[in-house]
Amino acid sequence: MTELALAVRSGDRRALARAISLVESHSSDARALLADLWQHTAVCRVIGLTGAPGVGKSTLVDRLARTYARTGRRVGVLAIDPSSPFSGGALLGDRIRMDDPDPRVFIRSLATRGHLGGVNRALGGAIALMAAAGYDLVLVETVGAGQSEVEIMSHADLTVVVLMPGLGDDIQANKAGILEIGDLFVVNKADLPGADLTVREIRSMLGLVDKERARLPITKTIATSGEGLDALMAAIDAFGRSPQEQARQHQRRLQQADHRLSEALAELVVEDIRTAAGAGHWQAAVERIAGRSIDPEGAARELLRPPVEEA
Ligand SMILES: Nc1nc2c(ncn2[C@@H]2O[C@H](COP(=O)(O)OP(=O)(O)OP(=O)(O)O)[C@@H](O)[C@H]2O)c(=O)[nH]1
Ligand SMILES: [Mg+2]
Repeated sequence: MTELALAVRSGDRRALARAISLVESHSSDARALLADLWQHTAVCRVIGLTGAPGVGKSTLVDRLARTYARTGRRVGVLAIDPSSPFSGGALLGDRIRMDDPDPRVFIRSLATRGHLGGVNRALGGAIALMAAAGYDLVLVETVGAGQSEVEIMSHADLTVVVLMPGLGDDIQANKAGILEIGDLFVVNKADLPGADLTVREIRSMLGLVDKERARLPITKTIATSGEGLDALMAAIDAFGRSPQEQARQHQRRLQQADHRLSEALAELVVEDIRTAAGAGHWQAAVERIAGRSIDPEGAARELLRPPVEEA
């Protein structure tokens, strides 16, 4: 193992921060690091929290992290794109780091800008690093605004969908996105009017998806005061306890591994073909596609199987 890998394993926070930066910047050192550490990343539960902007995800994650830490667990927190315009660009990480440097909590935000599909890979890497560093629980906050909530499913053991009262129409609009990915639902801001109505709405909409989903837990919380947190944590703990659930969890981990294998392979193939083609051929293909003289798939096929030169 490299020195950095050993330092991460030993729980050195600065090493972990540095390693996550490597992963985030897609540095080639990150690959070797993750390869070294992969075998040490199994014993970690990953919980994704997703939901519309401003529903209180960060407040909830903050409380969950502190509460779990008090029970002796080491908790990693990853916030993706925490600088949404709704929170005025305040970083969850900054907020916690300022007033509570709990040694059992490690918070980090991942930028979503740049790199297409890069967030997902950086997220997988960051989770693996936290697991290797001995964090037994990783909480991931993503804004449920399209792609990211689906991405979280390829990493989380459990996805918590956070909603708030009065979001009925939004749920309708996002039905496919939100109702089908949640393992557990939270109506936060239960101090506002309409929380019970929202719970009933979610319940009936889940019923429309299928009978089994209609039985998923829906809890109410007030993240700002901590009310309802016990019930939420009990629901999280209960999730995956039954033999059927464990079989399903295993299935999910296999699906995730399948997904990541495809992802890794796609990336390697692109790199190999790009190198084999050489910069000139690659650029020529790019220009022909842009000039509409060949379609992207046709050009890709040519690069995979260069036309045999006539003698
Ligand atoms: N009344 C009430 N306000 C809450 C509750 N939970 C959070 N808030 C407030 O809601 C606002 C948004 O909370 P955040 O935790 O930043 O919400 P978020 O979902 O992380 O927001 P984004 O990251 O911007 O999507 C803040 O002003 C919180 O103080 C709650 O249970 N009740
Ligand atoms: Mg937030």
